[in-house]
Amino acid sequence: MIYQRSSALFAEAKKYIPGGVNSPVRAFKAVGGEPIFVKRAKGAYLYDEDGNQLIDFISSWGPLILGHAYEPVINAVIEKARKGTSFGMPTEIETQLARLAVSMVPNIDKIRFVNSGTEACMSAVRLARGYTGKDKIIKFAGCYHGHSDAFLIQAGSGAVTFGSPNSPGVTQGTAKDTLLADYNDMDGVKTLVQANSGEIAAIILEPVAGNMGCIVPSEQFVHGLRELCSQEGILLLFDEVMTGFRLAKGGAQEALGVDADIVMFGKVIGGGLPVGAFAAKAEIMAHLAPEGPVYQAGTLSGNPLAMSAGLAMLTELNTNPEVFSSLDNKTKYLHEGITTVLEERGIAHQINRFGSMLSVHFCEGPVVDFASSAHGNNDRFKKYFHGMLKRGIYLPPSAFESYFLNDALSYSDLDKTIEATRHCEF
Ligand code: KE4
Repeated sequence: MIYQRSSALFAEAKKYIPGGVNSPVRAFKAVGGEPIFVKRAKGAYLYDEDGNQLIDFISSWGPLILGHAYEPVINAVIEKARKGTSFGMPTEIETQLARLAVSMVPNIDKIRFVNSGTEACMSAVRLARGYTGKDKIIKFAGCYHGHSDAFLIQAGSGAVTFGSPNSPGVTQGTAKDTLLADYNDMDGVKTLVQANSGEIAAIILEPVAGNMGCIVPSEQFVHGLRELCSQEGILLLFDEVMTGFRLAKGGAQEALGVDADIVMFGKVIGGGLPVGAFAAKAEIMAHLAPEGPVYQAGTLSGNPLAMSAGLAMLTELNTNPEVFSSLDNKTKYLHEGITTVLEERGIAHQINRFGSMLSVHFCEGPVVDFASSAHGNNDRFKKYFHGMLKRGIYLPPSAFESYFLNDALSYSDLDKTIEATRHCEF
């Protein structure tokens, strides 16, 4: 693999863009080396600026569940662009996507579109606070809900990589209203709720975590949260930016059989263009401006191009739900193949998987929360990442991320990935 052009482009980018990237996780800080600049992509393959072809396991961090440059999505965007790109006025396609999303996801009557997962989670928390009249929220160490101040407390994803989960710039005034618990620790949540009785507006979580690697909730935890929230008048917020329209048509609520009070989306719902969303029953959403007093807005929210990509994507998933079982089977096949190879090589590891989310942890014990995820052997992960990269496999450049399979991946691609694992120098 050669990377001269990527390296030159990175040097140029750093002159004008902080760190040369527009999102820190792209910078390879967690694995070392320089980021690869991609020129184009199609299906399961990335083609970088040096002409290398790579099998892609991040799918733009989740959105491209059907593979890159999926024809129906591309055609929808091109067709829509010819009619204008943005109006600042309502358009029919926003209602078409809203109606489809509401028909696919349980427990929601209405949905508001924004431009990112961060905006969706930030707005959902404001709505929960406005609806309940309470200030505090509980989040879980290692969960990432975007870069809004209230969430950068022991956050996952890129915030972990930089070893500063409590980012500078987040005030104590903000931090005091964000209470921290450990994922899968129901007793710890109960203690926190009792100590702050009557003050908690919401508990927010990734229903299947993906930002400390993939971590699956225990039945006792996720059902326990539902019961506790119902008892205490706390809203349960499912951050489904990763899991929404990936784990099932109805996302994690359907896959886990647990009802949330507010659900947030991103990634897949935009088909690769900037879309976030948050949704709930009509009674809660009625508190949102302009119907109710909780303010939230956005110049490009519901942007027609983004809506057209999202509508094409969700239409495909809604009419071909067998994609979800196809993705699950491919992820299971990859899981089993990598396990076989690493066991043959006597390399201590844990693989967590749920649906088409998967992560490989180089450690002995089970990975059930942020602390156990952080125990992974990061040096070994770095060698794994680069060993796979030089064999044409592009994995998430951090141990604190999930793989995102797309359905354009063939079993031959998966066999190549498994075989590459066999030859990595750890
Ligand atoms: P965005 O604002 O990046 O669209 O979404 C924030 C967000 C919210 N909730 C969850 C569960 C998420 O995973 C994310 C964003 N995910 C990261 C990857 N771990 C996006 C990659 C990046 O930061 O560039």
